[in-house]
Amino acid sequence: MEKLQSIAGLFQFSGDFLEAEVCHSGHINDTYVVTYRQSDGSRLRYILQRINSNVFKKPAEVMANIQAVTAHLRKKIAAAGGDPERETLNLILAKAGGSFVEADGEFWRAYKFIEGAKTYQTVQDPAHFYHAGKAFGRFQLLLQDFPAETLYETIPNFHNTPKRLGDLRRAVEADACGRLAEVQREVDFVFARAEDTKVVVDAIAEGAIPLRVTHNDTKFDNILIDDLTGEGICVLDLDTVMPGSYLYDFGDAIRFGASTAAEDEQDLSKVNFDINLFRQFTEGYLSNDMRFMTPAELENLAFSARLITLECGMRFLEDYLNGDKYFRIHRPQHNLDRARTQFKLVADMEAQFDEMRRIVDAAVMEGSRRA
Ligand code: ADP
Ligand code: GN1
Ligand code: MG
Repeated sequence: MEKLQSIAGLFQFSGDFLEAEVCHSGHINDTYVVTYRQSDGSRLRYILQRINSNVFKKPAEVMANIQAVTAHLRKKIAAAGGDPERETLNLILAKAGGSFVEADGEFWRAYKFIEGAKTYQTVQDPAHFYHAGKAFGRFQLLLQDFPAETLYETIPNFHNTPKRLGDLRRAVEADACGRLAEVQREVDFVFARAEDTKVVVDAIAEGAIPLRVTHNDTKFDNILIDDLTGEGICVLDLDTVMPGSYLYDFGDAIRFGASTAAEDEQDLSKVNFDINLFRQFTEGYLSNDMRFMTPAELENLAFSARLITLECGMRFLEDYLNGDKYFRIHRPQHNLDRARTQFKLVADMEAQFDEMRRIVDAAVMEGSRRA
């Protein structure tokens, strides 16, 4: 607490420090909610985050991206008559100036706390997922005129799925913790789908799928759902905003949100792909004017869910084999449990793929009818 208070003292927070609480969601950064007493007795909350510099090797570049993207979003939201204080993240600057502080080799940043909204680990109300789709689509739309080439690549090859497959292959060969025998079924599951990993990167290389400003981490707990309206009020967690493909954002959102269970559910009989939630998200996403999307993007939306779910499972599995060095874990087999839910979802999506495609096609048709 003392340490947090002294770090908090380095930011331009208003009032007197009262308390700091850990916020437990998220596998990468350390997030705290800090409360300050104002002179009129009221309380004001802020988010204080330690950036994981094992994952983000150049925190200054992460922060430069976030500053540029949130400045752009603020302008666009204000021009559209929205509330830039709630509809995008607002950085609180350091007292010394700048968007972050470095203390004892650690990197910290702070945001205004957005009140009256929450994040969820699983979808509680299908309408929330419709609104998440709408909000992630809107996020992409608002950044359509942002110069993608000016963004730093904060994690190179983040959604380069064939490269991720290579990483897994190396982890399998090394078997650094002697865990391979236990996960052979999962490894076989992935290698049987090696061809799938190439689809989007190949299409990007051929120019059929354009590079766009993408969020790259669109899971449902990275969007604040308004307590009153149920709308997706603000897209959070901008660390991985980079040039990428819209398909990564669509696929990742489905991976996490269109499941009947949490990402780390141990009882796989509870983990199912929920086609109705898929429909909700797809309809919300395509309720935006997405006419600028290319045929190849639209054509691959349903497939992107299979791809990114497989990729995420591969990443959890690789981390399990390597000794849990990347994702934060709370129990010994946590990463293995996470990998298994992802592969269960991939199998479900494969079984329902025709229906997924029909849902996308119908929502695309509906979008062009409206336009
Ligand atoms: P991580 O990279 O570890 O996932 P996030 O940036 O997603 O970190 O933050 C973790 C959690 O903190 C979010 O899921 C959300 O619940 C909460 N949070 C983050 N920023 C804000 C904010 N500005 N206002 C309110 N809650 C926030
Ligand atoms: C991590 O930071 P968080 O928890 O929102 C990860 C994502 C994974 C996700 C799986 C920078 O996201 O790529 O999809 O866990 N973020 C990073 O839940 O690797
Ligand atoms: Mg997060």
